[in-house]
Amino acid sequence: MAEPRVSSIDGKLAEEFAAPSQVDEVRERMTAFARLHAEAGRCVVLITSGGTKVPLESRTVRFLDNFSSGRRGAQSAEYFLDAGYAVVFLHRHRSLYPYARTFSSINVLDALQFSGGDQDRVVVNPQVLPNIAKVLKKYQEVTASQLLLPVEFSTLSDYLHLLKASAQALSSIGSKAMFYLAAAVSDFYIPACDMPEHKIQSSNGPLQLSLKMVPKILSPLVIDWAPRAFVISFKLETDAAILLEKARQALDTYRHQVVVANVLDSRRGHVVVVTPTSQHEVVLSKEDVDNQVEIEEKIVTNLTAAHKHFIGQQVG
Ligand code: 9Z3
Repeated sequence: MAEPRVSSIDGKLAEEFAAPSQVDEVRERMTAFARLHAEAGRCVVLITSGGTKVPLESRTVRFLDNFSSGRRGAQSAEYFLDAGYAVVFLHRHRSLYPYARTFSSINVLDALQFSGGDQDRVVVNPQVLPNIAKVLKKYQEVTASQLLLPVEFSTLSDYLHLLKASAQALSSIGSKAMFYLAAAVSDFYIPACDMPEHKIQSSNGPLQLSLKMVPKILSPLVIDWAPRAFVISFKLETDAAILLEKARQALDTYRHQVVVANVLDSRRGHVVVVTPTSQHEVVLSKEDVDNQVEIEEKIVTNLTAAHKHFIGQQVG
């Protein structure tokens, strides 16, 4: 199917996807953040993370969701910060968050205890949270130096408008901007004008849904909104046999710099970094697993090197 033209995507966004109320204010904050860090000589990465929600009713009781825990995005954010980047973290509300993700499976009440017999003093149980001091130190350093700007989305509409706003904000720093699009984004939606206001009634019988195709946001991002940026998209499949073909198709269609291709079941231990001229497997060895190395560390090392090379090519 022919790709919709960029201008028609702008119109569609305005007409069919309700913009979140804070979008202008968030755009201003992201613009100031990008300028501040670029002036200090830093690159800025916009990470998208988590799955989008597609409501079936405007007063939403039911919705379709795209699967993503947010682990890839949250872990990558930490490695980009270690690499000296400033990070805009555009994530699904309540998905995994940098640093806090280390403790995501722990019930906070299991991690606390009274100090001695004193029921007015609560302290951390070091057996439940052995690394808490180390992680807290890192988190506080990052927060104090304002290197991490969190922005939340829930619905597909929020995501599309906030991604556009972030692209406009980061375009002012040219090739120093990186887009790392790890969020799991719905391909289907119900336009605001076709959506029932109230809860769909089961007394009306079986539900038939007709969903429209979501406009491909990568086209205007690459061509129009942030044309000098370094752009990485993720390709997710469940059938390994079609993964690389789909990744190359995406590069051919959108003409951006990198696709990170992964299969749902093996995504923690194996990805392929695909560019128009290369294909590089990133794998965790048994030794890596034993040493608790995370694949995001290797992905980020690969991509920050490629970004550096890209910036070098743009100068002069
Ligand atoms: C990914 O492929 C991410 O690696 C995962 C990470 C969502 C699999 P987790 O959050 O998982 O760590 O649990 N993201 C992109 C998914 C996506 O929707 N890609 C679209 C596609 O493949 C293009 S935007 O067609």
